[in-house]
Amino acid sequence: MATVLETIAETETLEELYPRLNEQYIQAGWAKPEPSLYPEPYKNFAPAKWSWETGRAALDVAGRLISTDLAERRNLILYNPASSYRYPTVRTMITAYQMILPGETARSHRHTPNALRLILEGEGAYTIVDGERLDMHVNDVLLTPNWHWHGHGSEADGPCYWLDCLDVPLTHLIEPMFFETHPDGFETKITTPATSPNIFPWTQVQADLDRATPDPKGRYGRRVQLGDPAMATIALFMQRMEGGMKTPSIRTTANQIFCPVEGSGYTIVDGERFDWKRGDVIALPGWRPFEHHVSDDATLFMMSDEPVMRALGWLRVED
Ligand code: GTQ
Ligand code: FE2
Repeated sequence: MATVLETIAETETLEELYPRLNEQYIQAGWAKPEPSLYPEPYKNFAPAKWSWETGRAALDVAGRLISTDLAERRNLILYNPASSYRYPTVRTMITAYQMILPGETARSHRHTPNALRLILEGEGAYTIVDGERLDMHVNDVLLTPNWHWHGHGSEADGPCYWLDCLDVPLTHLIEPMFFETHPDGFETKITTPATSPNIFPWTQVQADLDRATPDPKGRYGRRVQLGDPAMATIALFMQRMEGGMKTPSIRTTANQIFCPVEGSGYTIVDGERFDWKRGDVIALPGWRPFEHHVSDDATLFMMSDEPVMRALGWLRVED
């Protein structure tokens, strides 16, 4: 019997070589069916939109059918239509609508993925982040960075809804996933701080927006960044644009997702039109040109993986 070494060494044609190499998990770099290098990003993810009306109705049904005792979270994942594994919203981030009912608790856990929430509706719910109770008010943004304990509770008299965004898909790609549940179930040893770096209250953000000057190129209107950046992998912005405004076409390697908090309009993404209003979610995959057309004065909450692109030297923006 010839050894592997002998068989390979005695190969006479490329046609014989390829299968012999494949048996050793080696592939000829010059004969791959798909190129490994290409001139610009593939369109692996689709521009897409989810409507808050639909999400809210589905959460109300879920409220009747599943409890937070059974579900770790009552969340509805907004997965990209072009994703075969029904999970990411864009390559690096996932968004989900979540709801909690009066008196419920969603037990505490921690994970290496970074997470944030934009509060959509209801007063009286709260998150406990590393032992600190943070009350949720409409349009507030709350952070639960990498490895911070967090659980949700509600003292409201009706359902409370919010939008989650996490970098779980990025964590899946890079692999450093860790997750554990809190030994107490729902974290109970808590304090209630007056302020926290993990909450951006809407009252404060609005005041900052009022003071902000519109960007001279007309790309964002009045824009404020929440944090600098909010977390290691995700940057957050609120941008206020006046009715009638049309932004120039922009493309960036950063993957983005936005949720209008006020107003209405539509966004053209790579030639496709997506109409939006409060609570809707729009996926802007990287390197797809997009432009906003504002109908009624609007404020958009923008989530972007640009800190990742910047840190790795891959941030390119064209406008
Ligand atoms: O609220 O902790 O939508 O851990 C997905 C994973 C929400 C959360 C999600 C989570 C959470
Ligand atoms: Fe979580």
